[in-house]
Amino acid sequence: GSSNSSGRGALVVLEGLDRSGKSSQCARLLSFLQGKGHRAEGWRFPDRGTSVGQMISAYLANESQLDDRTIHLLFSANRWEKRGLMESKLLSGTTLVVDRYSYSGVAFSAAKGLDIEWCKAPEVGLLAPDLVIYLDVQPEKAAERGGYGGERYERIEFQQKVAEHYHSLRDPTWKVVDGSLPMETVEDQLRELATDCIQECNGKPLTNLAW
Ligand code: 2DT
Ligand code: MG
Repeated sequence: GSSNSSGRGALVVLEGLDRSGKSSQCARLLSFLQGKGHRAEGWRFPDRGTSVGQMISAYLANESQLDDRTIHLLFSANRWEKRGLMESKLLSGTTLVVDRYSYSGVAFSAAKGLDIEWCKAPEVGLLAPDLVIYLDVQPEKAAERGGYGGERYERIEFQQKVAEHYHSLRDPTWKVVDGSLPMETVEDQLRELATDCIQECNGKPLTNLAW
């Protein structure tokens, strides 16, 4: 295959609103990379499989109530508890395709009115992505796509606020892909971005999020 036995894997993050196509595109990208012989795994946050993740899942399903700062810190803790495993996978040459990361953490909590700097603070020191792809879809368009699943946050007015915060978080290194294009077009763009990123990562050290 085309994996580098000596190189590290890439940390590739997809961000976007609910119903922006992230999960489908992550799956497509993952099978493409694996088909090309890369060692790659699909991850997602929140990771609902841990005990912290179960608390988050109950909150999202409206089965529990938590104060805004408390749930924010749980989302962050859910990334911290996975940091060590992510690092060892990346260092051993596995590329991680991750559906949501710290940017979701900040954009969703800031959309509730929490101070953005306060929201960023617990993310500092997590692994910095090598590539952030933002799937850009208008909140109105996302809402039209078969509706929302009924979890907390899946309301158009809230998603509009999240979109504004994502916008202010964007930096020039983000790759913004028009998520309203046909699925195959989006898929092609993601393939190219990820392939380039994996090549460029070879020899570059892993770094931490600093904002
Ligand atoms: P999914 O629909 O992708 O399972 O996400 N969220 C996510 C936050 O508020 N903070 C975070 O740190 C993360 C990772 C986004 C469930 C919802 O959780 C939100 C949507
Ligand atoms: Mg969702």
